[in-house]
Amino acid sequence: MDLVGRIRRKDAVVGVLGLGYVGLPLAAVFARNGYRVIGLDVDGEKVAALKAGKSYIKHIPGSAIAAMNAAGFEPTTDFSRSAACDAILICVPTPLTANREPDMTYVVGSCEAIAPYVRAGQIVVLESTTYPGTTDEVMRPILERGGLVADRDFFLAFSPEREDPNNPDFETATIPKVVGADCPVAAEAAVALYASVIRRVVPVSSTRVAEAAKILENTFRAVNIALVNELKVVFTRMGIDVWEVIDAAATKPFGFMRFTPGPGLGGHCIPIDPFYLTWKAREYEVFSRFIETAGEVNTSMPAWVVGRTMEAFSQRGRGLRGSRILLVGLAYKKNVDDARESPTYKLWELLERQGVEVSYHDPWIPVVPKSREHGQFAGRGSVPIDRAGEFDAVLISTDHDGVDWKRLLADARLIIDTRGVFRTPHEKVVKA
Ligand code: SAJ
Repeated sequence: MDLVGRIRRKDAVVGVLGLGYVGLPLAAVFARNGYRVIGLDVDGEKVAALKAGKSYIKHIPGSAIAAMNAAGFEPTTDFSRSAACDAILICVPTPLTANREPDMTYVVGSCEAIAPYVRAGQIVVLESTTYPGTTDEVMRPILERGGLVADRDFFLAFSPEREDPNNPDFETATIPKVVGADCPVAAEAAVALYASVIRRVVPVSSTRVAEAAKILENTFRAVNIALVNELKVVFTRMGIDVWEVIDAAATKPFGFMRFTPGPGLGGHCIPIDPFYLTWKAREYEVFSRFIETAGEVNTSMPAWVVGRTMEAFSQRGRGLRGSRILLVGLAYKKNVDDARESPTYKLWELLERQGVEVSYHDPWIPVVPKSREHGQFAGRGSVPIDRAGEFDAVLISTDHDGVDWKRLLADARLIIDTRGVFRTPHEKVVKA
């Protein structure tokens, strides 16, 4: 059962379950550091691509996959291979259901897939963002089904992922890693494992503290984004430019952190994670009204932007119905090709409901990808930005670098700017 020894000697076999934008870089960093790595994923296409030395993640080159393979990386859809792993790191999605409740399908499914193969001396670590109590209350019972006892025969830990694709300043090995476990052996093994590949490991006293820390990190962002979105609404009515206000406040060298308003809240983390906590809090009969209210503010932003667009049209003697609008920026934030939960989809739906003919331009997303929630737009192509003059208005939803904003200002008839791209007042520009 010399798990810690095997880890320290790097004899341990590391399993990564879920080879997406979190799991693949994690597998790479263990492979690069001399561990044998087995990659487990339900998606045969991903496994085939990896076996062929191909990457399906923009910021990970094929050469990195080839290097992993040369180091003995074994991508597979055969979950019985988890029996060969000393450590299994679970990196699967934790989305919301249609009723905005935690959707544990992937976490439960992953645990059920490896439960038949759990053996003495293994450690299973969950990395997916989730509510405090998941590791202990959801994972533990499933993994104990074979009769082994957690934190006696095999071990459990929680270590939140902090992957931030395309972040120019940080990568997996240099982002501090919080690690929580509920018994000393599990803690020692988990800390030793991550410390062997990540520069700084931050041990905490339990899995619940580690789960809660990650929720705080992302809820912190959601509520501060809601704050500046609410201030945008207030200051717009007062005729004050909120972006100028934020620039001024941001000169305070301490006690302030810049957030900027937008058309809503997108991505697979920030709009979702706070609701994992508020859902769990209700079980304890405590109500996190502040977090819920922030969610309402962020969720209301696309409708507010469409309202401002209506005002801009009516001030120019026009109605929305029958007009043509070009949405600029489908990605949920600048300089990424990810449209998950993008508020641009909400703007698209709301404008079409007003009878607007909507097109989009996004230099990072040439064709609208398939998605569960917004399948109706899949396959639409990005319109070249030099056709902006053909539209009654351009609505800037995501301010990618590299868009020729000066040219756009010259070409467009009207610009609805939700990102503060144009800071000096201009008769063509309406801030929203
Ligand atoms: N947003 C604003 N105003 C802001 C910041 C963001 O409207 O001031 C919007 C973005 O446009 C986007 C959404 O909020 O629609 C989320 O943006 P984000 O900057 O939080 O980016 P994410 O969702 O990619 O968050 C991830 C998180 N990383 C992990 O969960 C591991 C987050 O903790 C990071 O801080 C963030 O990346 C980052 O800094 O890029």
